[in-house]
Amino acid sequence: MHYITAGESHGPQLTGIIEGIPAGLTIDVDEINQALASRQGGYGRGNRQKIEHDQVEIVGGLRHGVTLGSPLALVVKNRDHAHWSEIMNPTSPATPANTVRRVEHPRPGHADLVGGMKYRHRDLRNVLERSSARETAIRVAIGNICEQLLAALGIQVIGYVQQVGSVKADDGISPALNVAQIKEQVEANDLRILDQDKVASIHDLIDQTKRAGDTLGGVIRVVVENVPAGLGSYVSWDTKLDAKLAGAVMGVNAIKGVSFGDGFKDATNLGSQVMDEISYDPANGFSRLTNHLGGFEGGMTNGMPIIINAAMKPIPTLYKPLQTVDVNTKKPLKANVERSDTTAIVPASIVVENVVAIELAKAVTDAFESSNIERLKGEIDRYRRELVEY
Ligand code: EPS
Repeated sequence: MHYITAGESHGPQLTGIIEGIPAGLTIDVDEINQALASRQGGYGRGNRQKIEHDQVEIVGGLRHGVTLGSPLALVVKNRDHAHWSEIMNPTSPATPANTVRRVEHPRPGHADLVGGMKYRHRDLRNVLERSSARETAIRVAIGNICEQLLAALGIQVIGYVQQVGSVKADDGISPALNVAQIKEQVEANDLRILDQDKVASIHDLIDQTKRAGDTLGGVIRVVVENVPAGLGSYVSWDTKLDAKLAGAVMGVNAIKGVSFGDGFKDATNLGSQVMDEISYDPANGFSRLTNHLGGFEGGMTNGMPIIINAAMKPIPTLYKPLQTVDVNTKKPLKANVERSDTTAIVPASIVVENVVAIELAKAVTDAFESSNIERLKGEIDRYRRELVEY
């Protein structure tokens, strides 16, 4: 399975193609649109989201709502393109009139400067437009199709916010809750956090930060349950599934760190506090008494819930502009002020959830014959029974 996306933030549309989704899977388009709406939401978003109303169009690979096994092609239109139709016109030649709003003052922490140097762009808008997190809308559309595939196989994924700036929204690991319970709690507020009592103080923090012209990052957690043991492999470094998941999560804009389970705490804890002791019961087979390692041993799923943590840096576009240098005059000045979010931690939690779903769907379809969903279900059910009998 593989996928690719194309499209600029203020261009006509975002486009995505995914190949490798089995034939015979019924796709609920409303569910994709709900995921897109969740990605647009959250406290601390800027004004762009008042313009956009993301809706997916499926233009290949689907017939009467059922996948054909051929590549799926998806489109999400950028409504804001109406305001940029000359400046971001894909085909009309450049003129003085349609090359206004040049970006020549690179924003620190954004792709602007290095992207310009690498691709020889003098107008850094050519970088900004693609490096913008707008692209994550189409990754969520693709990810939701993968979530629907995983759900058909009994595997559930949820992403939520665990920390905003330095304020922790819950006490860390939440293994007592299953994915459905986490979903219900985090969808009850606009911060996607578990502890409703923290909502007001985090709103205050975001409001204060916005007034100061600054931005906030945070920590995201993804939990996946009912994953069969043995996805990924210890035999070679590039077959380890935790490494692939970490790569996909790092591939989400502004993510600076990824860990599994107790993560960096494992470095200071004693071995006896870190290893998850093994238990057995005849009905369910082997299990673990705890889940400090976040569902991975030897690069393989071990049958416990997968727990992934992702650290997001604050948005690099600040209303309080930072020091930079004009790429033409080479004179120091303050970076361009562009419209921005105060924090994108809520949308990022949806995006991280979805890229995890894509990577897991890839792992499952690589491991089992997956031309048709019913055959794939049968193979996974047989495999699950074999694991219990081991
Ligand atoms: C972004 C800047 C803002 C965000 C955008 C990401 O867009 P604009 O420059 O049009 O105000 O709203 O995110 C989205 C459009 C989105 O759908 O998530 C950036 O510079 O990365």
